Amino acid sequence: MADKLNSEERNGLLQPLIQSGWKVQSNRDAIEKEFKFKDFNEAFGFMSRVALLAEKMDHHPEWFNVYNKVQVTLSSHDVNGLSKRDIRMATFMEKLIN
Ligand code: HBI
Repeated sequence: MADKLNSEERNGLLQPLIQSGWKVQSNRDAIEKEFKFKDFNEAFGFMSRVALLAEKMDHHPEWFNVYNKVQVTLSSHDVNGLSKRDIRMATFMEKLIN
């Protein structure tokens, strides 16, 4: 599958995200992170900005929000695993919180 991350890319591209708290799921080729914000307003603002990127990229997160927490899972359904689109979206999310 053209777009799926190869092992070399995984070692290079995933490392910074793992340093930032992203976890590679054990049972699926996906990454996940729980973001915690001051309140719902902050959490939803984060989700709104990611949503705009998701539409622009035509690449959407799997996420769950309760009050100030947003649990995010990223994977590329069309290649049934991680792609650079997931790296790009996760990197964007990290920039939003820093
Ligand atoms: N989002 N994460 C993810 N993975 C996809 O493959 C994907 C998507 N959003 C939209 C999308 N694919 C469309 O291109 C297809 O559903 C047609």
